[in-house]
Amino acid sequence: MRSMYKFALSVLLASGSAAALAGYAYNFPDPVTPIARETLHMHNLVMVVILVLFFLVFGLLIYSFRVHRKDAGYKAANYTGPTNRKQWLWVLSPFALLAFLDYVVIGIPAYHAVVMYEDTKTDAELVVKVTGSQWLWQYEFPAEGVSFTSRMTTPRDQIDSGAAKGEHYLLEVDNPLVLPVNKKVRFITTSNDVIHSWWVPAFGVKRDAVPGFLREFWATVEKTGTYRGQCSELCGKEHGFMPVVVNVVTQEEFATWLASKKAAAAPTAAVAPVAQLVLAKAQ
Ligand SMILES: [Cu+2]
Repeated sequence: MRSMYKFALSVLLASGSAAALAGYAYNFPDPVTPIARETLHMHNLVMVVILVLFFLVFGLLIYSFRVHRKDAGYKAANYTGPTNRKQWLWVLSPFALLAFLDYVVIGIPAYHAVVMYEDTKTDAELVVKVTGSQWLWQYEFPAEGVSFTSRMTTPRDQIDSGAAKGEHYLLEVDNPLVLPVNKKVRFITTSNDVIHSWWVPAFGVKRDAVPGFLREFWATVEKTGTYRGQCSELCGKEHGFMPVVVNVVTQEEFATWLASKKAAAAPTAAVAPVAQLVLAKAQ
C-alpha cells in the first residue's frame, strides 16, 4: 500500500511543478454569468443531497452490520417481501423520499436551469458566430461585419523542448474575443471540418461546434476581465492547442475595439470569412 502512495506522489510531482499545480482547484471557477452561477448552485444542491444520502445509507449499513450480527445472537431474516404495514412503510417511504428528491428538490431547479440555458434569444443584444477549425477559432460579429481568427501563441519551444513555461501556457492567443460586460450575447457555433467544442469554464458554457449544423448558447458576463478556456472535443493532433481567450470590457472599450476591427478589415471586407481562413491557412 505504501509503495502505491509513493508511486502516486512521484507521478504527481513529475507531472508538474508546485506552481503549476497551484492553478488547479477543487471547485468550479468563480461564476461570472447567470448560467455559471446556476450550474454551481445545482452542483452544490445535488452534492448536499447525495452526501446526506450517502452517510445516511452507510450509517444504517454499518449500524446493522454491528448490531444485527450472528455472534450477537441474530438470525438471518427469512424475508421474501413486505407482508405487513410496517414493512410496506419501510419499502415505500425511501421510494417516496427518492422520488421527492429527484423530481422536486433537484428536478424543479434543474428544469428551470435547463430552460434558462436554452433561452438564447430573449433580450440578446449581440450575436457572435464561433467557427471551429483545425486548429483555431474564427469569430464573427455578423451584424457588425467583423470577423477574425484566433490562434494560440504559446511558443513551440515551450511545448516541445522544455523551455520555461509562460504564465498562460497553452491558454494564450493572438486575437482574443472581446465582449462587452453585462450584455446578453447570443453565440452560434459551427465548424469547418470536424467537431470542436467551445468552452469557457467561468461562463458555465460549453457547446459543440458541429460541421453543417448551427448550435446556440448565450452568456451575460457580469465582470470585466480575461477568461480562458479550451476546445473540449478531441478534434485532431493539435486539439490541445486551440485555446479560447475572451476579454470582457466596458461598453465604451468594446465600441472602440469593434471600430478598430472594422477599420482593419475594411480592405478585405468583400472576401468571405471562410475564404480568408483558407488563404490564411495556405500562407
Ligand atoms: Cu478542437
